[in-house]
Amino acid sequence: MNIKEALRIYFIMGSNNCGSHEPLDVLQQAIDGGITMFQFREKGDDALTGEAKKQFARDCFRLCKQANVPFIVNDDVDLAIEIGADGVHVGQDDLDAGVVRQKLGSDKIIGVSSHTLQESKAAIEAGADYIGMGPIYATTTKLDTNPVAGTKAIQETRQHFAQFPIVAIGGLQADNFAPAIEAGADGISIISAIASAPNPKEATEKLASTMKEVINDA
Ligand code: 3NM
Repeated sequence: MNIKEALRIYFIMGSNNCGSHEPLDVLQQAIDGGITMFQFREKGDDALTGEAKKQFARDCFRLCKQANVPFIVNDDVDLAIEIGADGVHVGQDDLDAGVVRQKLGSDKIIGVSSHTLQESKAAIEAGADYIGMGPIYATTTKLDTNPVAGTKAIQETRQHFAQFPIVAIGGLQADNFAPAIEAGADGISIISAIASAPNPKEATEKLASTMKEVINDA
């Protein structure tokens, strides 16, 4: 798998990100619209736990598998191992990427959230396959984010690591993500611009077609 290509339109979702929409329907629409990777992120208020979380993860994984969309689990390494997910994404307050690598083995994908060049270096040394950098813009989806970072940290990381896969996150939409790609990101991570869209499939198609234009121009 080419990680940079998988990061292009990286959809992240949990059951509490979908408003009145049925979460599995939102995911299927996102897949049909052209997402290139999916992160299962069951966190925050009213998140599912225990068996319900596990079942929901398996259902999401099934939809992704049918479409060959890589399936990444946020934070929960044990769940990822149990269901055979393609990888794990960890934040700065979660398990260290090196520990996750030991648990998962060499053939799985590990992503790490980073906010500074320093954190990027540490994640890369610890064996991450990609880093997620943000928040580019303000977001109301995650309440405990770092301060809005803009694109500077991406630019700095890109200058030091010319080829390392980077995905941007935070407040990204079809009409505002271009600066993140121009700064050096390979793709965009999106929650609300897909999960809260009136029509998630059309919203994804718009992100994917805009991405093609932005990458050609970059
Ligand atoms: N992590 P939306 S921002 C999960 O900055 C997450 O590390 C962030 O949601 C970070 O696309 C964020 O709706 C939420 O803004 C992204």
